[in-house]
Order: sequence, then structure tokens, then C-alpha cells
Amino acid sequence: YTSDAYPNVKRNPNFAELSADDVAHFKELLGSQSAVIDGVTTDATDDIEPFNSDWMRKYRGHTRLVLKPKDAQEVSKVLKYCNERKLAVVPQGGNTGLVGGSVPVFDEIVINTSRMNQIRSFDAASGVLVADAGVILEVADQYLAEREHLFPLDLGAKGSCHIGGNVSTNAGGLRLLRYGSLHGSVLGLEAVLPDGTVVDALSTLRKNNTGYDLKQLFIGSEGTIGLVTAVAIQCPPRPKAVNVAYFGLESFEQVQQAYLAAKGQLSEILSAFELMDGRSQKLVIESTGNKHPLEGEYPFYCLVETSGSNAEHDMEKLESFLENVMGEGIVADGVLAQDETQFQALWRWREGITESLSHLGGTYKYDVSIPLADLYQLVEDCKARLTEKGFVGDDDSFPVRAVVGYGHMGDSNLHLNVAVRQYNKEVEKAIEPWVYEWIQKRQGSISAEHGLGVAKREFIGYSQNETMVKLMKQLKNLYDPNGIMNPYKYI
Ligand code: FAD
Ligand code: 2HG
Ligand code: ZN
Repeated sequence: YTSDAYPNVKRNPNFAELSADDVAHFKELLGSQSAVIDGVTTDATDDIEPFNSDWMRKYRGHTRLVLKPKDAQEVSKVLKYCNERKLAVVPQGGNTGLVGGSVPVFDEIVINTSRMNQIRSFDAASGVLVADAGVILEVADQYLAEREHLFPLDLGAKGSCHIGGNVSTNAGGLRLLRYGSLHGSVLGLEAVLPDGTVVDALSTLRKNNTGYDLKQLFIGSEGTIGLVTAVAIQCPPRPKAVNVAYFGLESFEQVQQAYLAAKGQLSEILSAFELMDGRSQKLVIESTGNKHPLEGEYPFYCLVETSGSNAEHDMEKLESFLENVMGEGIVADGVLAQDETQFQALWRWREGITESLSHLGGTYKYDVSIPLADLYQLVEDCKARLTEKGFVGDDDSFPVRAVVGYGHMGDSNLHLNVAVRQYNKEVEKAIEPWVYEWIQKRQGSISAEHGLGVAKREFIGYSQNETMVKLMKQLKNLYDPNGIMNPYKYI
């Protein structure tokens, strides 16, 4: 059978169907409180629906079993059994992924990491944290805050996403500009392969050139070759002084000038440079009712954050940066946070966009890397195309409610979001594959940080050549010969 959400995808008949005996086996293995069951045996437990549908409510699977192992040994037993029985599985962390990768397509068993939630160790001298995959990002960061350190990744979903999920998607987030990618900060990890092998690559060393760096394969592979059970990560000292400025600009040309000025003038204390267009900020006003921090309206807004060790010195630098860019007519108006409350409030104008969009209905999301000069042109071109096709207009009869652009300017990473009243195949066909062709022409990436999951499974060829895709398939077959790990997704 095919799944309603994925009309072109057929269930792989080589996979077994879950039986009452399988469920009894798993309950015996993990204890009954570690399983959410629906419809396989008579003892339906908790609500299984949240594990079947994704954050955007766009993708929905039909699992009847969710397992919550508590450590790598339990994961190993579960996967070994699934591999022998050819039962397909989906690793799942906080289920905040935005490409439909964390939910089943058909009846795959969900292996959820929420019970693997212990911090194993922290060494203040090296700054290395070792923690289970199911630790929530914000919990890890709080733990580090108490020890004057910082998790080198921050993103809007921090209250729900798991660090194992972050590593598996190679999440980028709001401060990649400063702290780099997880490919650099993850020093080691522990993972379980489908045949039950526990890969102990939990090195805490900063330097380790002893052959292939195999842990890198798990970073960003979206649960397709194994399940990550623990992570060792390099954490920087928590900056003593953090400041933020929020400003309005009249053109994208000026946004680029402001970015160059911020890099030049704020240099080592610059920790984020984020872009929001006017439409995205209007959506935040509409959904939160909050008063906008600037009086006038601008087509573009930027948020600049500095992190350093001397509040006075940093504030002085940030003030003089703002004076300069305003004096030169690059920035039209701006504010600086004066206290922690204002700091949080200004960040919410950026972090709250995804949430605000989610109230409008459905959202088509394109998370792209393109050279900086062209970054915003994609939003303009997309809007023009959808308008020309008659999808954008002022009243409720038009399917598109908003075309917005925002993102991590400092990483050349744009989020183009097209909000629709409800998911609409005609609108989707007008955007795809046009958007991917647009990106390919500029040698960009069709997924800068969210991954491919099921949403972009057809489109990998726009960013990877045939040789690369072939090598990926060979690796997949080596690690997962029965193909039970997160099937129907990008590989
Ligand atoms: P899930 O959604 O549960 O899973 C994501 C993928 O990883 C799936 O393919 C799943 O199978 C796999 N997976 C999960 N855990 C494991 C594991 N232990 N082992 C192997 N595979 C696993 N992303 C960014 O990059 N930058 C952002 O700024 C950002 N902001 C966001 C803001 C909001 C409001 C939301 C809702 C999402 C945002 N995201 C962002 C996307 C998402 O939060 C991240 O991709 C996050 O890293 C996913 O973590 P998770 O635990 O929720 O993983
Ligand atoms: C962000 O940067 C996230 O806010 C989410 O990556 C982007 O919702 C999106 O498209
Ligand atoms: Zn992002």
C-alpha cells in the first residue's frame, strides 16, 4: 500500500509486519512502561499519535509501536532483533525536525530516545560534556550554565529537541557563525548499528588522527545508518557579557553592508548576525500581539549579538558599531537591549518566526545556502512567480498567505517559507522543482541545516552529483544491508 502523505512511495514488501509476538518480545526486553502500543495487542497504552506526526503536522505515519530504550545495550538488543526480523525502524528524538525525517512513513517502529536522558560527565578543564542522546538541548545548556559553560548550539526548538537529534541532523542554529558546525565540536559519539554492534567512538580528545573519522558519518545522516546513543561535545566557556542589537534597513544591499561592517568592527565578539524580512516580523506581531521594538516599518531587519568577557567594552563596541552604520546611512534605526528581559524579547523577534508561521496553516519550507549577494533574490523571485500564477492576493480566496525570508545571514543560509491556508499541490508544483533549479544554478545547497528527510528525498541530485549519491548508497548498504534504518527517506 501507499501512504496518504506520500503518494509516490510504496511500502517495501521485504519488511515484516509487526506481530503480537514481537510486541511481547519487546515488552520482555524493555519492560512494558518503555513501549507505547496501539492496535497490535489488546493493551493499547498511551496516545501514539504524537509519535506519528511531525512538528509541522505535514507528515504522518502509521506506527503501532514506539519503543523507549534506556541505554545503548537496550538499543542494541532492539535493533538486532529488528534486523533479524526485518522490521523497519525510525530513530526519533524531540520530533522537531522540519523535513519529515523523524516520523514513520508506514508502520516502521519508532525508537524514541527520551529515556536516554542522563548527563554522563563534564570536565571543566577541557569543557567536554558527555551526555546521552535523549538529553534535551536546553537541559544540557542549563547544566553547563551552572558550570559556566555553554552548549555550542542554540536553536528555537531547544526546549524539545534532543542532542542526539541535533547531531543526527547536524543542526546549525543561531550561533554557528561563532561556534562552528557540530562536525567540529562533536569530539566523539556512541551509536548502535542495525545489527546490534555498539560503536564506541566516544572519544573526548580534541585531536585524534588515527584513521578514518567514522563518527562524522553519523553527524547529519538523519538516522539512516545507526542510532546515536551518546555524544561527547566540546563546550566553550559561557560568555560573561552578551549584548544584542536589533535594527531596520531599507534594502538588502544595506543588509550586506551592515554584515560586513559587523564582521569588521565587532570581529572576535560577534556571535550572531540574523536576518528577518519585514513580512516575517509582521507575522510575529500578528501572532504574539507584541509591540515592535522600532517605530518605523522597514523591509529588512537584522539582529546582531555579541558575546565576550567584558560587558562595558563589548557595549562600547556595539554602540559605536551602531553609531557608525547609522551615521553612514546603512542602518535606518536600531535598538540595543538594556537588560536580560529586553535581550530575550529582541531574540524572540527572530526565534519566534517559525512558530508564528505555524499558526497560518501549512508552510512550504526551503532551507538553502546561496552566495550572500543572491540570498534574498530567491524570496523576491519566488513571490513574483507565485503572484504571476495567481496564488498570492489580498483576500481569503488566494491559497498563499505569505512569502517570507529570514535566516542565518552570517552563514549565507536563507529560510524561504511559503505559508498557505492549507497544503496545496498546485502551489507546491509551482515552487518545486523551480526553487531547486534556482539554487542549483547558483551552486547553492538545497538543505543548509535541516537535512533531507522525506521532504527533499527526490531532490538530492540538485546538490550532490551522481558519484556522491552512489558513494552514499554504498555506505548505506555497508552499514545497513537490510535497509531497516529510517527507510523511504532520502537514501
Ligand atoms: P528529530 O526531529 O526527532 O529527528 C530528526 C532526524 O534525526 C530524523 O531523521 C531522526 O530519525 C533522526 N534522529 C533523531 N535522533 C536520532 C538518534 N539518536 N540517532 C540517529 N538518528 C536520530 N534546525 C537547525 O538546524 N537550525 C535551527 O535554527 C532550527 N530551528 C528550529 C526552530 C524550531 C521552532 C523548530 C520546530 C525546528 C528547528 N530546527 C532547526 C529543526 C530541528 O529542531 C533540528 O533539526 C533538531 O536538530 C532536531 O532534533 P530532534 O531531537 O527534534 O530530532
Ligand atoms: C530557524 O532558523 C530554523 O529559525 C527554522 O532553522 C526555519 O522554520 C524554518 O524554516
Ligand atoms: Zn535556521
